[in-house]
Amino acid sequence: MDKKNQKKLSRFLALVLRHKPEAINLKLDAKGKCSLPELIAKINQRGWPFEVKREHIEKIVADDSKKRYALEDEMIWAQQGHSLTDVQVELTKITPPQYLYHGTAQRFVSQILGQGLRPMKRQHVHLSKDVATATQVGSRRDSKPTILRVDAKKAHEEGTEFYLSGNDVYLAGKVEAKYLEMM
Ligand code: HQG
Repeated sequence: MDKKNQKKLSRFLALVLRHKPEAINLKLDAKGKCSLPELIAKINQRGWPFEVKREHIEKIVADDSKKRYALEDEMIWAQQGHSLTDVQVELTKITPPQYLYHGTAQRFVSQILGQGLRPMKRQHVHLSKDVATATQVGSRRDSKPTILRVDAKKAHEEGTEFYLSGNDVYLAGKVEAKYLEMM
């Protein structure tokens, strides 16, 4: 599997494990997990440009720069980023650091400062622990992303719940505008 094929298959894993398992007739359990052999069989049944084998998936899990996928006891799952509403991956409820950061496109900023950060199509708002990570996230949508600083400590003290995913992404249900500041 060359790098290009690896990226393509990794994208497809994100699709079926976070958004659309029905694309290959797969069912995820309540925690968003499915059996690795079943996943492989169903990808191959659908048809893929090459025969997908266990070692391909294992390599994607191991190499992923953001540790998007976890594999344990023959079960595989995406650690965060879901749009599916009927699965809840295991998250740790945390007391957040004083500040967290959110990188976004400039064109979204006025709406965000008006109504707060919303999960949009995903289950959670995604937050970063530092400006560099937030800049990377925001760069997906804008070459000069805007970074919002979230007063996470204050939001938490006033009732907002924060979680950490298995791959260390900070998550919240919604972040009200009063805790946001443009940097
Ligand atoms: C914006 C990637 C208007 C929000 C990254 C973002 C991350 C609003 C977009 C993960 C809004 C949603 C998530 C409001 C939020 N009005 N726009 N009220 N509230 N937005 O992709 O945070 O590669 O769902 O700023 O690394 O960009 O998938 O969220 O621009 O961790 O593993 O609505 O996706 O990880 O976009 O990125 P997304 P995100 P993966």
